[in-house]
Amino acid sequence: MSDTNWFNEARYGMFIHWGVYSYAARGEWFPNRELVPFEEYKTRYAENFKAERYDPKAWAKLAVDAGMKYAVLTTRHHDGFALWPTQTSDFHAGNIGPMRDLVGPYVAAFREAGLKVGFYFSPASWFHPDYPGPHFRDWPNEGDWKDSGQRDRFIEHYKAQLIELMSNYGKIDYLWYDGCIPDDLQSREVNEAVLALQPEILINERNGEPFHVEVCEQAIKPPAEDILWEACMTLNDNWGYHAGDHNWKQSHDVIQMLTDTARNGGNLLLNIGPKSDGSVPQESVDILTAAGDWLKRNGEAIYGAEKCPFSWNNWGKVTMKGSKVYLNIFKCTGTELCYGEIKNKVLSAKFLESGVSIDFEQKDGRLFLRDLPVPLKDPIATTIVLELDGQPEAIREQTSFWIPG
Ligand code: FHN
Repeated sequence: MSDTNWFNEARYGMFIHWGVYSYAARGEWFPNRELVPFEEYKTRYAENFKAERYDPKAWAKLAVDAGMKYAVLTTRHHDGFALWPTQTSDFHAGNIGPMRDLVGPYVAAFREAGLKVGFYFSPASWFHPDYPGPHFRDWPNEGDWKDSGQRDRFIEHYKAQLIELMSNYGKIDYLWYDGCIPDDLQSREVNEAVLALQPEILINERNGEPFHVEVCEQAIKPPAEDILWEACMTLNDNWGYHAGDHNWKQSHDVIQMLTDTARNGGNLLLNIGPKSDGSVPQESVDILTAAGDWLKRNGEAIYGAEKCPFSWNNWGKVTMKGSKVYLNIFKCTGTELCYGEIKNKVLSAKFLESGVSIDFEQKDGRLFLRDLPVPLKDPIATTIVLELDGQPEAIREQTSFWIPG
């Protein structure tokens, strides 16, 4: 039976895109975009991907300092290069480049740090001889298989790699499928084989049923149905390391995204793209650590947060847990803040970090919080915690998905 509790408590994880493409330092799709031939990819890039400064304990410490509770590492991206010494091909880290297993140390380090361990795995494998090809402008279609023999061999290949990953590294908490594949590659059978080896694992929806988590990418779009869900986002514009991409989000943006996923009862899987040598770009470290400092002070508003019934507003993101409501204020509204959403009787109002009580009044469905400091103390967001009389209820329901701006 898959263990879903940790996921809803975690609310925040680290996505790690790292592989041969990190050596090229221009994103993980460059071999497809630049029509790179396999031999060139192997000799010019894979052989130079050495992971010489690889320190998964440092990655795990960064995740802990960031306030993250789990991680998902690209064990094999679309390029087909396995970060573990697979028996299914020669194109792996034990045979080319690092000349050692990179997955085992990741699992050990993140487990030791008390984090849940996830594997990203792309069934698509551009350079595999039985895959339709590496340079489609999007993805191959069912008609692009050379023949049924090729398709059958490819299914055996990707299934064998998953069996290795699910058998050789102890308990794995999360399998994160990615990539579009030409057609259903016996996904139900493969996922059931995964669950037979890892009964408590969570699986995302990208390789079909059975799955447990629905993921959205570069946008926060909660699913309509009541299901575990997660938004994955880059810190700049690239998943894999890109030396020319300086379009970094700031810690303020990270907490905006995190409060937005949490208020909708979902998780944020935020990406780092380590360099080829295994070091993490300093910008990523600084941004994640500053956001982690906010979480050290206000994490109660995020971890375990439940889907909030309240509509949007012009000053912040409102999260909730049990009978508590957290007003995460990003934009100061002056010495008074009026909140017109809560049906319940408010029993108390305090600054979350300091515990200092706030003068408040409720009248005709309007909650007035008064004598607030201007400017608010926290440069990222100041959180006020309200204790309500019972489970939070909205005065009126938002029936359309319309948010200005
Ligand atoms: O093609 C991949 C991409 O390289 C990256 O891994 C993202 C992360 O979720 N997923 C796919 C694009 O949707």
